[in-house]
Amino acid sequence: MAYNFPIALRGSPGSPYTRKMLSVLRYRHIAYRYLIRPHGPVEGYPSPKVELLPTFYLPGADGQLEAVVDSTPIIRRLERDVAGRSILPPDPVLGFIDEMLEDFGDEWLAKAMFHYRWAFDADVAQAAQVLPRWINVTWADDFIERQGAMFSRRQIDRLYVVGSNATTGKIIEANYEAFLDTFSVHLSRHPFLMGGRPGASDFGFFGQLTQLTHVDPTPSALTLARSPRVYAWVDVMEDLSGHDAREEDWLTRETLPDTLKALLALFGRVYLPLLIANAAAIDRGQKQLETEIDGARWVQDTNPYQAKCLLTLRRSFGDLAEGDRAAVTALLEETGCGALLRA
Ligand SMILES: N[C@@H](CCC(=O)N[C@@H](CS)C(=O)NCC(=O)O)C(=O)O
Repeated sequence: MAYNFPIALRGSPGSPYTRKMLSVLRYRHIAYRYLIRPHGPVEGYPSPKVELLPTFYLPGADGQLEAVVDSTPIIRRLERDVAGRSILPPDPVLGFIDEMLEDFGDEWLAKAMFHYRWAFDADVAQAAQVLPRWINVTWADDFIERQGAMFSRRQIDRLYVVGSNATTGKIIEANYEAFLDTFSVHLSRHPFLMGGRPGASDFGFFGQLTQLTHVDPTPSALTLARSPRVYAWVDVMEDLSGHDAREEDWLTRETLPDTLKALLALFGRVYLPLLIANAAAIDRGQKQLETEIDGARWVQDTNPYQAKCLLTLRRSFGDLAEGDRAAVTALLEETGCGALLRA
């Protein structure tokens, strides 16, 4: 596929998945053109089927530019089409773990990110002032006021999408703190999730943490107080274009640390029950799912995209070679994630 560099993407600094992908492009030395635009048509570019940030404009099979969304498949497409400085671990066992943790960042940490931004007054007030100005810093103050109010209303009304409600709010907050503690221990031994160089999971965590640690006041203060190590890591991840990408820096199944197993155990304790209950409720044609997370009742609307995430993980497991599948099965059973493999 012939790419014209720089490749173009549309997004915003307030969009965690945009920040995820900008850091991927910098690390991989992929030249890019960054169009800071909100949702909606972009002059001179095709529109995506689903309006999501970021939107990439990449050459389709006919060579024409097409609008592509969803960071996880875009990462795999760029790995296929652009050589060098890969972010996918060569050991298939680590590759599967990396994919699980990327999903944990993109889908579970995203709940904390959205919850803290739109459930706390101080964060809503700041978002209303800053997010519109990121789109156009020259907009007049009165126009910003209107934009900010409108966008906040829209997002607050969408809190149910991530499952943030009166029942689940405290669970999200308690588990964000458990996440900080667990991730901080790993970072005290390894500079990245995947060892001495970053994997896709590092960029998944980074995307959401850009907002949780350096934008929204409530979680930023909490993170700095509880884990300055995670706070500092976010600044390191912002631009890794100058970081050496050495083959020997990857973790392997032989060197897999307990600190990474602890993150898998957290995945198994707080995210996997939700993934499983969501898929089961959708199979039964229900609009709502109900499950227990850490002994607390969790109720939310079903989320078709997360049913796809579970399916994708199970497919990736199925694509592993027999020996690798056995190694992954043992590891997931050991860390309380066995249910991921039981369709
Ligand atoms: N799975 C997608 C998620 C992208 C996403 O949800 N982006 C947000 C902004 S950070 C968005 O556009 N949400 C839809 C909306 O606000 O209408 C990815 O990984 O890129």
